[in-house]
Amino acid sequence: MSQYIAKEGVKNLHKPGEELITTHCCYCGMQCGMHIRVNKKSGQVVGVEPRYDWPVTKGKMCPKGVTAYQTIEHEERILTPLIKKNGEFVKASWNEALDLIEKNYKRLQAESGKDALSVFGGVSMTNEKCYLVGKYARVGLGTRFIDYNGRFCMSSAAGGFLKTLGIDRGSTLPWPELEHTDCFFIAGSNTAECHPTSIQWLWKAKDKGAKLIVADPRETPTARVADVHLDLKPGTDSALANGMLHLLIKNNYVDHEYVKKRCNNFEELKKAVEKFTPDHTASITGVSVEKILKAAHIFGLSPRSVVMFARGVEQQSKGVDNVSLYTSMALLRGQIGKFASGVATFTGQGNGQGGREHGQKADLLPGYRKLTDPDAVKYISNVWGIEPEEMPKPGVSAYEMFDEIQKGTIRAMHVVCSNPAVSAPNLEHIWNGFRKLDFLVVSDFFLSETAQFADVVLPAATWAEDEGTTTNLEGRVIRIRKVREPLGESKPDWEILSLIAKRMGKGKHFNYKNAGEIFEEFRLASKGGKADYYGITWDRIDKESGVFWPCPSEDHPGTPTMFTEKFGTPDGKANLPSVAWKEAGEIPTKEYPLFLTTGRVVFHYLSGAQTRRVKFLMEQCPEPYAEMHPALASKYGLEDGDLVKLITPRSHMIVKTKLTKATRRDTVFVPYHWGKELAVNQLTNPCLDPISRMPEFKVCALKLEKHH
Ligand SMILES: Nc1nc2c(c(=O)[nH]1)N[C@H]1C(S)=C(S)[C@@H](COP(=O)(O)OP(=O)(O)OC[C@H]3O[C@@H](n4cnc5c(=O)[nH]c(N)nc54)[C@H](O)[C@@H]3O)O[C@H]1N2
Ligand SMILES: Nc1nc2c(c(=O)[nH]1)N[C@H]1C(S)=C(S)[C@@H](COP(=O)(O)OP(=O)(O)OC[C@H]3O[C@@H](n4cnc5c(=O)[nH]c(N)nc54)[C@H](O)[C@@H]3O)O[C@H]1N2
Ligand code: SF4
Ligand SMILES: [Mo]
Repeated sequence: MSQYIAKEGVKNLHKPGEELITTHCCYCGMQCGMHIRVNKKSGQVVGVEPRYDWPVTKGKMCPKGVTAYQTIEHEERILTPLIKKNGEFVKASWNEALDLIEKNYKRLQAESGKDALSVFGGVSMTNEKCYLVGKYARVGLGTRFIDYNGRFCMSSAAGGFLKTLGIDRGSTLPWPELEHTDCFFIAGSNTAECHPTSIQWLWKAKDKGAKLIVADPRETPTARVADVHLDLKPGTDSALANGMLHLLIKNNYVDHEYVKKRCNNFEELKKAVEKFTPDHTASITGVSVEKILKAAHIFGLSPRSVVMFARGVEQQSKGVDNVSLYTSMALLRGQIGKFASGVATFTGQGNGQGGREHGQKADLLPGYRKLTDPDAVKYISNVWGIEPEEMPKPGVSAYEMFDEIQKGTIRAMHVVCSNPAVSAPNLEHIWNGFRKLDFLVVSDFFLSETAQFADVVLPAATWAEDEGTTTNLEGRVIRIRKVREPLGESKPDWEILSLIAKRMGKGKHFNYKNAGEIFEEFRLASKGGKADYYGITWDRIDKESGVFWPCPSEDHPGTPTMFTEKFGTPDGKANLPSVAWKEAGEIPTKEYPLFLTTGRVVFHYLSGAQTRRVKFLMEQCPEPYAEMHPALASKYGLEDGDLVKLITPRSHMIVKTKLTKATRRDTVFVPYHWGKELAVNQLTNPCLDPISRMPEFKVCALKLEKHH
């Protein structure tokens, strides 16, 4: 275990007798640099210290990051396998648990074929683990049914980037360059709460005169400091972006030389956006003409600009369209592939970038290879030591796996590192799916809402109990270090998956002694793919403060700036999309007159399985609430803190109201970090984007009733 001491002159929190282990936060895609403090004598985790020399986050951390260490030795950790007997969990040995899994998996596959089993993965895991989840499903279990929580997170960004730029790397530029940007156009990102340590770069740029434009139905802390806040109706981004493209063209803000040399379909786009005049755009989006004009002028006249977005625009049934259009704003301005400018999505989960590249998605193999491409299947089969004919075909998306459960196709599921019983849309369908399964296995370190449905719970190690790599929101591959041995009988996910694969007779494909061996195999698997990690080694990551993919050979410097010469499309040119305006999957009606939108608060992370177990964070934000404008509340006779019944065509729930003028009068926002009767996903619409199969978490129709 390597020892790292914070640099001299830096505020040290650690005390004598403590070791500092350099790693990164387990939560969001910022992957803030931190040192975890360990008592040398007892080996116990005692605290955290910021890492000031990490170039991306410079010692900054948010409330979740500074308390993350408290989950490692948390009293609610699951320390042994658990088996459900007569509705109650009882402790079991690894052998008993594996026996039961083997028996049921083999029985179900004998009865219903290989695809009776399924895997639901997640990306709060290292690249090594994410890679192995894909191999486990396809080689270990031989099923085509695998998908993962990134389907709810990054798949529309992926779809939009593939369509326009040909490669899905979340950011085309490294974060520290943001300091030199002249204009940020940020759509559907609550940056200050969800990627808080990014804000330092925005402030640095602002100090030098940079302008900020924010498109969000709510006046978030980021929108509050914007030069223009485009307070659009939920689900109207494609109209807003078309309107911006219209003005960029009309005012001649287009970099024609760049567009001519590097983009296809400009004439088609020009035609498609003709009708999106400021008046027309305003009538759809509800944003004033004045603001639309101002935003277009600021953006169009800035020499260096970055277009950034997040789930606000992506978690829609038109997410791929939205991403394509916003990306085109950067293309028309000739910004992609240059210093301090470009396009970026705020990748959500810690390894939301790496985890989406290496084969947890229903149709992808490692390195962004396509399962429908025979050459890709041949290459990966060779790396995995199987025959190409043995490779399962593409499966279905995360939510659609629950349709397969209802059809009886999928009879067992292994959930690894996700809590869909809270985080999937239309929860009644998900809960019914879990109830209907013949057999459910969950790997987690806490008894999450999903784990509570399980027949067998396997105790996973936390991020701090294993080593490996993640890829942060820039596309920089970084090192996660082992802070302590796995608590109790818990094991790293790769080891658990390998044990099950062995029971399924596939042991020879899963003979790993450590994560390092998996990394070596995975480098090879990614070699020649779009996300090529072949040239990246753990040593290089340490020496170079991370390495950006693609990095095809050990003497390649990595790729901090994407697309400097050409794009990832077959002809090397970017594609400008023509997108007609379409409503969201469900819009307000007479009966359901309002918009419901959902998202996050700074104090909680995703399903809340981890952060609801941290006392400080629960003190700050103990329960969900319905954020609404006082003018809207007064129509229903609601005052701040009153209970309100939220009703959508799917279900209803009761929460407290939270009044704020910083939101549209037709939109109610509820954070989604709680389970069971407090889960807002009981209400959300599972309408999927036709390309990305991403559910529309951000828009549905709602009615309110005062609860007496
Ligand atoms: N504190 C915290 N930070 C996190 C996470 C967390 O759970 N908690 N999760 C991480 C993960 S996995 C993710 S994916 C990211 C998510 O990061 P963000 O996408 O920034 O977070 P959200 O709150 O989901 O949504 C962002 C904004 O979209 C707005 N919005 C809603 N509807 C629309 C619309 O129709 N159009 C537009 N333009 N905007 C809309 C909402 O008002 C909200 O402010 O955060 C990461 N960081
Ligand atoms: N309404 C609404 N719903 C949403 C969203 C929204 O904006 N609105 N956002 C969506 C988005 S962007 C996302 S990313 C999803 C995320 O939703 P989930 O995938 O449910 O997210 P987590 O809460 O991170 O769930 C991870 C689970 O795995 C456990 N875990 C953490 N690390 C590890 C590990 O290393 N190994 C193992 N085995 N287990 C681990 C945690 O304890 C937790 O129970 O939610 C989606 N759902
Ligand atoms: S949650 Fe994100 S911003 Fe907060 S400390 Fe962790 S990585 Fe950094
Ligand atoms: Mo996410």
